[in-house]
Amino acid sequence: MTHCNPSLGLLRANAPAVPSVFRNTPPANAEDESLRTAPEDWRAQMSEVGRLFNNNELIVAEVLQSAEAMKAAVTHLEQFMEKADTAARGKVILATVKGDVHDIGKNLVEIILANNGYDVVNLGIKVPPDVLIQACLEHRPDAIGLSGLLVKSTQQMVITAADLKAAGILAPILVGGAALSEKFTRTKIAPAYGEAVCYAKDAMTGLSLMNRLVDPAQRASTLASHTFTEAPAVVEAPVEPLAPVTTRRSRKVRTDLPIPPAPYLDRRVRDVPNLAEVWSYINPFMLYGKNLGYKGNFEKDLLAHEPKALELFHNMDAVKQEVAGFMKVKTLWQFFEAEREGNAIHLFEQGGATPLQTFQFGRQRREDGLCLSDYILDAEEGRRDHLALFVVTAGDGIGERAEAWKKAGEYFKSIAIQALATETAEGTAEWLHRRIREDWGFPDPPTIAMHDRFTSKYHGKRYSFGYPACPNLDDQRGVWKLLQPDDIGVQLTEGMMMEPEASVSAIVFHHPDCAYFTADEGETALSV
Ligand code: B1M
Repeated sequence: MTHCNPSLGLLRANAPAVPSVFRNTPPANAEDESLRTAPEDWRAQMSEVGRLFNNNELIVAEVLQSAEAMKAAVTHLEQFMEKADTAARGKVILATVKGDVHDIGKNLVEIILANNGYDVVNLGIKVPPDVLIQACLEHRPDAIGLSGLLVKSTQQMVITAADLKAAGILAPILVGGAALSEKFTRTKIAPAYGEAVCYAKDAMTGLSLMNRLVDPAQRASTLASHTFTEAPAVVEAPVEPLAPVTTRRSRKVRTDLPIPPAPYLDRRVRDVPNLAEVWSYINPFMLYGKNLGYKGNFEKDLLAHEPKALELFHNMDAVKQEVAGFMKVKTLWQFFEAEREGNAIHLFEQGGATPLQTFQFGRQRREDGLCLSDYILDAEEGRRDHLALFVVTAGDGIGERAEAWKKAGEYFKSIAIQALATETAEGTAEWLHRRIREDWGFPDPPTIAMHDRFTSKYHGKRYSFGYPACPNLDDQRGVWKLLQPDDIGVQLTEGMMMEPEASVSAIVFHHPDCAYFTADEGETALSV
């Protein structure tokens, strides 16, 4: 990756006098007059990057590239600066909470904060409260940033906040994560801490909160507006009473279908050497949009040769070429005989009488509500139906490589490789599901487009534990018991997450009436 980037171009267009610290190459004359005001200049320029981002004029990838250019310039210039000039604006400890392996969001926050003048102590993933407390006592941070991917992790944030309070820590906490909300932060995490807890929906919000917290003129009001010692009284909107708990199969799901025979019942373990094939199963909206912040329709813009889309595509392509030398995609799957009993599914080895594993599922509490067990057909002439379980990963060695690139100031590459790995895991899940359909005897028609796969327009569906139809993540234990994914290097954490981060597990049904739905809680008890 070169340090030549479009965001600098943008900055030049908007700011005619580009300070020397923001040049791509070090100044020829190190005694350059503008060095005297260098820290103010680079902070002003990074603030400008933040302003442009908040105005939707820059995307995440460009912010990272701007940070790369700044880091390169500052590293060169540090030798000519007074120590006071390089002083940090404040210190932040960052950690992904106990049980959670989510790294990419936290690392993005680290890069943004560090390149805006903050001293960041990144404690990594799966950080238990006692380690965090020790680090707080050692580093005396101005703020603590907590990250996490799953709902379980938001609950772990409440526990962590309570432990920090018990240890007498007072520093404001910033929290972020895909399953977190402002409301949960105010009503659950903040009261457990008793001090300020700020919800940061993304890295730039985290930065602007930090800026307010270290600004003497804004600090008191920012702390006050984020301190909630008691959960605010919530006026509950009247809710429609739910239908009674039932284990009755929904009439939306047909039962008069023949059972397709399973192709094999042994466990299959396969490496997927053809990365290009797996990458063709990556949804561009997720890779370029959700992860790298591209705004608009990436595919359409790429076809129209939009410069931003083209540049992002080429930069990611360069990362792919480098990554192709070491990324390993591993898969593991197995078909099991399955029987439905109310809202539960029992899995058996071939002809077995005692279930190897039973999964209890939730049902929608409404007339004809759905439950995953509905998709298992009743045995006919002693022949049981089947389902498949799988685990895939693309995360081996990715964290280490991302860390090395981050340390070297190659920020775009560092985040891009993590995004590529997580989306490769998701793409591999899509790829393996296609293969399972083929093996099962219902291959996709040749006319199918990749977009049809992204919107699951095929025979049957796959569901992942933690998603709305089967939210109970503890069921991951059952997958581990049956498949032993440790054999492909995937471990289950105490938070029921898979390590490495870029991993996906799923349960595959063949039933043509499969739909995605949200199961209601509280009806998992087996009552038939
Ligand atoms: Co999955 N996943 N996923 N997933 N995934 C969610 C989180 C989920 C909400 C989807 C859903 O149900 N609709 C759901 C969780 C629900 C729950 O908890 N019950 C879910 C699930 C269940 C799972 C699995 C368990 C499914 C399975 O395989 N059984 C599995 C778990 C993976 C594991 O165990 N290793 C899984 C896997 C995956 C992929 C690997 C395919 C992929 C990558 C995950 C990843 O990012 N590590 C993925 C994705 C992409 C998602 C969604 C779609 C997007 C997550 C995301 O945006 N990541 C998500 C649903 C959604 O949000 N729409 C979903 C990008 C990242 C840059 O953003 O981490 O939010 P984020 O960080 C932001 C901010 O939060 C903020 O700044 C960051 C940068 O801007 N921030 C801070 C974060 N920390 C901060 C700290 C601060 C400040 C700001 O302090 C200063």
